[in-house]
Amino acid sequence: MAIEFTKYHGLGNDFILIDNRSSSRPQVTPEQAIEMCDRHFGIGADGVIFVLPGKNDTDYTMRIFNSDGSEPEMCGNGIRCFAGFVADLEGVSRTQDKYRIHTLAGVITTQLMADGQVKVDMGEPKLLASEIPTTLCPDDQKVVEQPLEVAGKTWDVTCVSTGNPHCITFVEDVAAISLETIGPQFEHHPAFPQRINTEFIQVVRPDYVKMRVWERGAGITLACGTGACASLVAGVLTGKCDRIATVELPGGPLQIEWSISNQRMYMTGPAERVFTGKF
Ligand code: ZDP
Repeated sequence: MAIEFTKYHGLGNDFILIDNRSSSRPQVTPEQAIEMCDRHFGIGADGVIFVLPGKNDTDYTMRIFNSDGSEPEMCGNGIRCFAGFVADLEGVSRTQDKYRIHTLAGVITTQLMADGQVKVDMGEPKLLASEIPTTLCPDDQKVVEQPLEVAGKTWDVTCVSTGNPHCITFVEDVAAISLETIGPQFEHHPAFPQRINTEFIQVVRPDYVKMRVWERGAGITLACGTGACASLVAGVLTGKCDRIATVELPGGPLQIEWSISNQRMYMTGPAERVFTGKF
């Protein structure tokens, strides 16, 4: 049976969106998701996202499969695309509509802005080693600038969970990092039992940083919303960043805030529809 889909991207982090509102079971298996995401033999995407009926008093449920078929808890760029897709499905204009979305990382709220951007309340970051999870520090401690041996080098890493796990390293020049060689070694390092998303950050100014990412289950991507939030939190924890900053990704900029009043993270960025089709 043909599967109808719509292709979206958030700063080049691209997703296949599926209207799954009539059932709580995704209509695509992880194996099919791998085929659909293939850039040569399939549609091509970093992941497949399902719009499912809401749970526990939320409007909708989001689930996502990475391009390797694994299922992450959350997806920042993906949830902006999710909100844009829902607005299209509901036929509402993209202004001021708010959705409460159930995810494996808790309830996330999205707001459609008048200029077409989507603002997301990403909730509070989790910082304890047991919450990442990582064995780099004792369970009840934060992991801030801890040495980690990868590819014959010692990196100072800071770990943050935004629902999904992130490991952040500050470097002089993000362009000089050979992501495709060291990315997989971070991802599969024994210190990270759930594997890890890895961000390299170059602080240009406290309110402007450049980021490159190796994503768990997806490899090099042009942008990562949860990673941008995690990186700003790491920048604040290490005294390198302001609470509000622009994170420049290969696919473009995201505006990130880690609120001092309620400790929640807010992300604002685009979500673009590209095409629809049947698989
Ligand atoms: O945690 C993971 O396994 C990630 N690959 C999930 C996807 C994160 C994403 N790039 C984002 O924007 O947060 C979609």
